[in-house]
Amino acid sequence: RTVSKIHRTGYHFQPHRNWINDPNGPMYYNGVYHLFYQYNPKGAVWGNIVWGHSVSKDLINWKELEPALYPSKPFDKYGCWSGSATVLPGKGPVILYTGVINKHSNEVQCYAIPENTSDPFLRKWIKPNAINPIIVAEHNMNGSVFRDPTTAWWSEDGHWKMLIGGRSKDRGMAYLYRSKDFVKWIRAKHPIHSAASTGMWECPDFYPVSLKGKNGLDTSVVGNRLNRVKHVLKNSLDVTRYEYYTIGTYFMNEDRYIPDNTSEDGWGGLRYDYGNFYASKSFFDPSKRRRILWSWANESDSKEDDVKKGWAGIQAIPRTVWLDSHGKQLVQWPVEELNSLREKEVKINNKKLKKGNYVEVKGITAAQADVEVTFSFSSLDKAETFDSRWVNAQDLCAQKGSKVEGGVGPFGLLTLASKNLEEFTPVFFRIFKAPNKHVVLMCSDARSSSLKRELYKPSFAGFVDVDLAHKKLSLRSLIDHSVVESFGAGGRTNILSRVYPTLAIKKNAHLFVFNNGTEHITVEKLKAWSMKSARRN
Ligand code: DQQ
Repeated sequence: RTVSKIHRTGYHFQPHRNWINDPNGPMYYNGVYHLFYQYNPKGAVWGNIVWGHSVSKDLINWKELEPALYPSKPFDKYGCWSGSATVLPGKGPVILYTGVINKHSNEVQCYAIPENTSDPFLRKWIKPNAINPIIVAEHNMNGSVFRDPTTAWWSEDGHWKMLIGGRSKDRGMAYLYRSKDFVKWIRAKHPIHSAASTGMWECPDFYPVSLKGKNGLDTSVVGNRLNRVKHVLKNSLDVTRYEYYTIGTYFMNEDRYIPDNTSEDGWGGLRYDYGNFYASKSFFDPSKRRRILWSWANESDSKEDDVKKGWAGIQAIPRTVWLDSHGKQLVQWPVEELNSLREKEVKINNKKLKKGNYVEVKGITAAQADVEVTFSFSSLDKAETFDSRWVNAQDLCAQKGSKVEGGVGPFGLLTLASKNLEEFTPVFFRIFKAPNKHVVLMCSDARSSSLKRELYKPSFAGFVDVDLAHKKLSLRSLIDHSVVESFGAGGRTNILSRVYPTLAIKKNAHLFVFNNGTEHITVEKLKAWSMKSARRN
């Protein structure tokens, strides 16, 4: 069967066909980046889950290989679900993943190693019978919500440690396991962390971040005795299908992690992305000393559409992630390798936008583009008053869309716009005045993205914690046919939207900058590029 191409991505990762979801076991080994992912080899809907496998030298151009893990044993007969890779020093990589053993989705943890570590692509993986499954849920645990082992870290106390997601009644938790030999694992008395009323914690991720600079740290760096390091714990909440993370301290000897009091657990917590971004997983790239974050972006069309298209699910552009200098949130930015796809640069400098102005950015393939822009304004006096009841950014964006006149803002980009603006996905800011501070709202509003009705078109939004002293705000959007992935204020607030225009496709897509606020906005500097397609073969 053929695959529908209209909304397929040019440079966001996706396999040739069929369904994908979570990124699994990302790693760098012997000069090669590996990406595995939850994959249905038989169709464009979730099911028959195996580990698809692709390899790359630059995180952008990929070679798709045969699945690395597929149901072949009693302990993974009903699916090879999510998991992680750990590179054991001197020994090579080990994958820990979740095997589903029956129809009731009872889950156990399994162990796989490359058949031949000198195969540069590590195509074949074996699951030793003698040791598998390596972990099963104990009697007092719920074995149907027990999955997604993390990358393990080496502790000075002589153990490997790793986390497994779970829940007890409504309480979300990350169980901690330890092992001396990576084969026999023992559960710590209490989870490393848990939070009431958050439901199942899928795909936990736990890693150190450096207090200074953008460099990433190997997962085994603990170091908080020297106070050089904080830790990040991320959970994907099954109930609402979004993720949050906290920043805190890992007390290795107590097997405990405690979030800082600036990091809230649960519904109101910090998010990597305020859009379509789930089951993310990071890894440390020793070749460039950075931590890289992968994430699944689900479709926002219907199952029937997916079956017709013959494919569903993409990966967000891999992002470098580091701790902000204030230590209160993470910052993310697309990996630098992405820039190698840029061509045909166009620029706009010092262009004033009065209220109601729309200026087209011409000369690039607007359906497959990268755009970076810095806006400035001379005063914040006209900023609208912020109402303290506006706690939910997404609701606020729904109320104050891109066409609702404001004081400072709304201003930003209209991406994937049709010529006469029947369709457009605006990505924009709006600045409010609150007692003693300003509140910055960033929106990526899919409501006007398509004339087609039967789509999920949310007005995704997040608040941006940014210093406005310089009276500037920057925005970068990666536009790729059915995805608009945006980074606000240098990657402090990010939003990925999936959209399916009917008119604003291919050569008929346009890009604009706009301002619908009474305060003049200046496009200080804008650069936009056509993006070449990534190689996928
Ligand atoms: N997807 C996997 C699970 C995981 C969920 C199954 C998250 O292991 O908890 O495909 O999207």
